[in-house]
Amino acid sequence: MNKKEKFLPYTAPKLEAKDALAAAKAYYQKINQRRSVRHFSDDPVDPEIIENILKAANCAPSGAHKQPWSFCVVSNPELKKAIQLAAEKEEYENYHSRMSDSWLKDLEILGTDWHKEFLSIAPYLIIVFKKSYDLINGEKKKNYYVNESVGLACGFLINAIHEAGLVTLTHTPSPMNFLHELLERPENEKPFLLLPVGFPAADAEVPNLKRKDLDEFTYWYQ
Ligand code: IYR
Repeated sequence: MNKKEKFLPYTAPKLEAKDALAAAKAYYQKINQRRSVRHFSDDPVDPEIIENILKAANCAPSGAHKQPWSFCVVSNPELKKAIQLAAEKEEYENYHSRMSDSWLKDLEILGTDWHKEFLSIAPYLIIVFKKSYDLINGEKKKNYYVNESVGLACGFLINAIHEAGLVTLTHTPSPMNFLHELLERPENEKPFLLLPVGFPAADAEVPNLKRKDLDEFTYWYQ
């Protein structure tokens, strides 16, 4: 049997400086088009696209390479509807009593409320779970930097969704435990993020937001 090599040469191609700059600019221009979209079309999406965006998410770095995540992909209409109803039940409470007045005021620019129709309209819901430990033959094996790792995987996922010409939304119904129950997940998994994925509705609109300028969020020490 071949002994597994512990280290391999790093083989990513090196770009010329001008090509690297062009690539960085082109990438920024592309990702600057990304928006959180709340109005979805019910047009179907090729499941192979979903498989590939999930493989991209799985390329994120993670603590001790534990990859402490699970991604549940829901296209079953009854299950999507059940998720919508359970999420709306929690959000109704959030908007009517749990969220502070200043929080509600901060959300006005987004125009959100407790209705979450997009959860049954979008062809896919991806529900990301974090695993604070792995269960291997009934034994608990601890994972590290779980929130950071799963957050990074979600970032990669959102990026891949955008690259594929699809849209998504980082939805965090709170509390999210109903997802653990509806999807019958094991005890070591906790819901982290819910992302509806699909094409935007023909009449989709997004809030008129501006991103911070570079000098508002970067500090250079030279
Ligand atoms: N989870 C609620 C409220 C909400 C909270 C934040 I912070 C947002 O950026 C957007 C919405 C909802 O999904 O409506």
